[in-house]
Order: sequence, then C-alpha cells, then structure tokens
Amino acid sequence: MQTLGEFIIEQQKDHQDASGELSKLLSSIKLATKIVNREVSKAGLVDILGGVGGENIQGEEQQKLDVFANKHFIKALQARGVVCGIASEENEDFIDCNTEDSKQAKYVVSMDPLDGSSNIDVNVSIGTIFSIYKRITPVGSPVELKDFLQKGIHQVAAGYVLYGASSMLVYSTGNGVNGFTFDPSIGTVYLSHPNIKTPEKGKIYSINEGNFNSFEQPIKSYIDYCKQEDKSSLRPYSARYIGSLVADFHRNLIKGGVYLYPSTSKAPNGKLRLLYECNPLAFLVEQAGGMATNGKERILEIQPTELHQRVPFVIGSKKMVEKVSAMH
Ligand code: P6P
Repeated sequence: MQTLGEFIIEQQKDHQDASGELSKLLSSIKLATKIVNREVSKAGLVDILGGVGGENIQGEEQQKLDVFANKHFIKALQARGVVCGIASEENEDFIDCNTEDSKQAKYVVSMDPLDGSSNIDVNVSIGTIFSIYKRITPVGSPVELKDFLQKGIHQVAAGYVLYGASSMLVYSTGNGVNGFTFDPSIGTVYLSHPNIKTPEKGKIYSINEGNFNSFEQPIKSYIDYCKQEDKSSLRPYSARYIGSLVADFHRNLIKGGVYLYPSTSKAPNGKLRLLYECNPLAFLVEQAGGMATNGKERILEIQPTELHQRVPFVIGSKKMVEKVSAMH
C-alpha cells in the first residue's frame, strides 16, 4: 500500500514540480489534515462542539472546529514557506504570508477549512476544500487580490478532505484524481482509490428540494425529470442530500450522480462560493471525467470578481450535468 508521502514524491518526478515546492505544499496540507481529523474524530468528547459565539464573514455562526481548522491550515501552510498568500472562507480578506521564506513562494491557496460545519454537532461528515494557483504577481512582491481571482482553469492543484466514517484526502495536480484513506491506528494515509473516474451517468440527484418553489423553471423541470418513471434511463432517480457538500460530492463522484445548488430567493447567486468550493470541485470532477457548470456555462471558465462570490452550481456525472444545461 503506497502512502501519501511516497505518492507525492513519485508525482513530483512526473509533474513539472522540479523545485518540489508543490510537494512540500501538499505535505503541509497532509499535516494540517491529520491535526483537524484528530479533533473532528473526538469532537463529541472534548469541549470543542458548539458555536464559538462569533460569526464568520458569511454571517454564519462560527463553530469552534471552524476556528480550529482555519488556524491549523493557515499555520501549516505558512510554516513551510511554500505559500505566499491564503484566502479562507473564515477570513474577510486574504492573508499575505509576508515571512522571508513565504515572500519567495510561488503558490497561493484558497480554502474552505471546514465546510458543512452546521453538521458538526450532529456527527454528520464534514469537509475541507482547497484550491492551489501559481501567483501572477512578481515573486517577492506583496500578494494582490488578482493572485486569487484567477479562472478555475488555471488551478495547479485542488482537493478535499472528507472527515467521515473513515477520513479521506482526495486531490489532483492535473494528472487524474487519487483518493487516500487515513489509518488512524498508525496515523498514516494510504492510496486507497487510485485514478478515480466518475460514472458518465448515475441515478442520484442531490438538491435541497425545500427550496423548490423558488427555483427557476429549468431546475424545476429537471427535478420533475428525475422523478419520472423511465426504466431505460434508470428513472426515477434516488434523492440523496446530506447537506454537507463534500459528503454529497464524494458519494456522487464514486457512484455517479448530480449535485445542484441553484439560485434561490434567499441566495439569488446560489449559496456556494466560486473560489474555494466550486472551482476546486469542478477541477476534480473534470479530471475524473465529469462536468461542472453554473447551470449554463463551465465553472472553470468563470472570471472571478470577488473573493467570496457565490455562483449557482451543478456538478457530477457528465450526461446528467448536460441534461440540466439542456433544460436551460
Ligand atoms: P442548505 C453547508 O453549509 C453548505 O455550504 C454545503 O456544505 C451544503 O451542501 C449546503 O451548504 C447546504 O445548504 O441550504 O441546503 O442547507
């Protein structure tokens, strides 16, 4: 069984990561993932549950694990001097890692350190999502917003951690998608899902149908399509919605299916954020043979304009995402 560390080194040879900086970056993510995984797995035992009282910039109550995860991912990323800037769902503005080492670093990271945090207290799987770019401003100069506002097609790497029944790290550096599973007994992470490919068609659709009345007509039509009886196209599909993006995405990636978070009356631009939720998952799903749109256009082609901007999101099996686009 190959460990994540061995895999990263092997990939470095195949990848144009001659300097090894990307390998060091991925190793720092591995370290932070282990630290957060340890806390998440015992969240019910120690007093780390429940709101920390504050609110994050999204106006959502900050759970203690949110704060803990944000702190440790930032610390791990800054420690090795391989990242010059960090954008996080938990921070209003990006962080310029202006230590001597970091100033020479060529990568910036956007992340959602702990997505689905409202599920923490009820022991439902939650996740971390990250997206890695090369900076576009000169190495050694202060990091600028434009370093983060790059189209998703320019991502160097992206991935997620799923803190679930068993915890997994799934990522891609542009050469396919690989999944690694934690062995908590010895704290090692093993390659368990090499070269993940998502089925072209599936029979699972994931959407919060509580918002049905405020969906636009094409989305309503697609939901009705999912419910119609038609054996030849595996319908009716099964409705599966955990309410935790990483958990819903991971299940659909492996089994086939489509996840939708379209615009609603409460969230006219959708709820999910382009930079550190939609772009990284879109990068992964395309690497796995799937597709991701805002209902009409490819997520990875959208030009970001703000750090925390939201976009409508449709992601999963290629044929299913195409069907949603055809409904528009
Ligand atoms: P709703 C969790 O807050 C999250 O960002 C995603 O993880 C999840 O898929 C979605 O929101 C759930 O949102 O509005 O259906 O509760």
